Formats: sequence, structure tokens, C-alpha cells
Amino acid sequence: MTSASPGLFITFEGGEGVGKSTNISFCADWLRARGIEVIVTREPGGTPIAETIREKLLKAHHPEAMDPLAELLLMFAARSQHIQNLIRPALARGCWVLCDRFTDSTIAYQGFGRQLPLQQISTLKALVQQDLEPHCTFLLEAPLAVGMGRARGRTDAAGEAVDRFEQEQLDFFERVQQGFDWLAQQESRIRRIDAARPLASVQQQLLAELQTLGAL
Ligand code: Z5A
Repeated sequence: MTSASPGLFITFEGGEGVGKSTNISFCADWLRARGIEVIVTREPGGTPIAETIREKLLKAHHPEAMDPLAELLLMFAARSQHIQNLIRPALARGCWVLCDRFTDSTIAYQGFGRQLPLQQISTLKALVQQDLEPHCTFLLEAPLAVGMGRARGRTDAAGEAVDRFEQEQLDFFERVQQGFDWLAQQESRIRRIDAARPLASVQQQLLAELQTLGAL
């Protein structure tokens, strides 16, 4: 299906286990039921090369420590692939793109978490994204213990091992939360969602927000 007008780019952000994947899938189903073509994707990842970079970034054990700047550059290398080969073409043909994490995560994790200079991130962002910005970002917020508890519950149930980020200490995740909070105060596109509530109530708010985005 093609459409005359470009699609909307919507990102979902927040800490670990706050419900990004669950709610993206819910929003995608709701939009599709209204005849909108939707692509669900994620970062790091979303294309074959970007998914290969994701494997390196999330792998818990490497024979050497990953340098924080190398981590930042890999995030943007994956993003460049993703933007050029998936996000821009999809938007151009009128598809809505729902993306699990984007550059706000880089600011929160590499900027606040790893404490890399925000100016470096801003320079890379300008290079890689040019004029591309999400039309809207849903920031799912919950206390760390809630998100981590949900994520661990899901990981244990699936028999999965923790990844390289999940191995970080509490103070890292506290800085990441501060990063998202700072972003929400800077960016009017960010809509804060209290994700500690029961799922039905989170989804009710998301639908109300989606209905304000277009003629739905
Ligand atoms: N990263 C980075 O450092 N820099 C960057 O630029 C980017 C990423 C783009 C990718 O991990 C890692 O990459 C991430 C940051 C870093 N690391 N961390 N930490 P990921 O995206 O694969 O994983 P994640 O972001 O941590 O998400 P997650 O653990 O997959 O969680 P989620 O998608 O937010 O949650 P969920 O899977 O939808 O829900 C978790 C469980 O909770 C599940 O069983 C649900 O059924 C349940 N749930 C969800 N909502 C509710 C409510 N409201 N009530 C009760 N239960 C709920």
C-alpha cells in the first residue's frame, strides 16, 4: 500500500523493562486496524548490518573491554544503516515507523550513563540524522526497581542471559534515568507515560496520545 503523504516516525524510550516492546506491538496493531501501514523496528538494529552491530554491542563477554567512545560510534554506525536503508524509505512511502529506542537512548546511556560529552553526541547526531527527528516520542517511565523486576522476570522465564548493559551497576541506571528526565524537559516532542501503572491504563493513555497525532 502506498500513500501520498510521508509517514510518521514515532519512538519509544525509557529504561529497561518499562514495556517498550509490549506497547509498540499494541500501538502497531491498533494503527494497522485503522488501515495505516506500520513498520516496527528497534535500535540498535533494524537492518541486517545494524543487527550484526547490535550483537557486538549487547554481547556480555568480549576478550577486551569495550571503549565507551567505540560503543558510541557503533550506536551511530548502526543508526546510519537503519536510517538510510529502512527508516527514510519507509517514511517516504507513507509508512509509519515505530521504533524501540533511538537517539534519546544514546543521550541517556552514553551521555549520562557513560558520561561521554553531550557535544560529541550532538555532532554525531547531526552527521547521521541530518533533518530526521521523531515526530513524537513516548517516554515510558517507571521506578528502576519496577522496570528491572519486569525485565528480569521476562529474561528468567525465557532462560536468557543478561546482556552487557544489564550487567551495569545501579548508579549507571540512575544516571540513565536522570538523562531521560533531562531530555523530557528539553524536548516538546517527548510525551511522558507513567508505565508503572497496570498495562491497560498505560495503553489507554497511549491510544489517547496516538489520536492526537493525526486524523485517526
Ligand atoms: N542502548 C544504548 O546504550 N544506546 C543507544 O543508543 C541505544 C540502546 C539505542 C538494548 O536493549 C540496550 O541498548 C539497552 C540500552 C542500549 N540496554 N539496556 N538496559 P533492548 O532494547 O533489547 O532492551 P531494553 O530496552 O532494556 O528493553 P527490554 O528489557 O526488552 O524491555 P521493554 O521492551 O521496555 O519491556 P517489555 O519487554 O515490553 O516488558 C517487560 C516485561 O514487563 C514483559 O514481561 C511485559 O509483559 C511486562 N510489562 C510491560 N508493561 C507492564 C505493565 N504496565 N504492567 C505489568 N507488566 C508489564
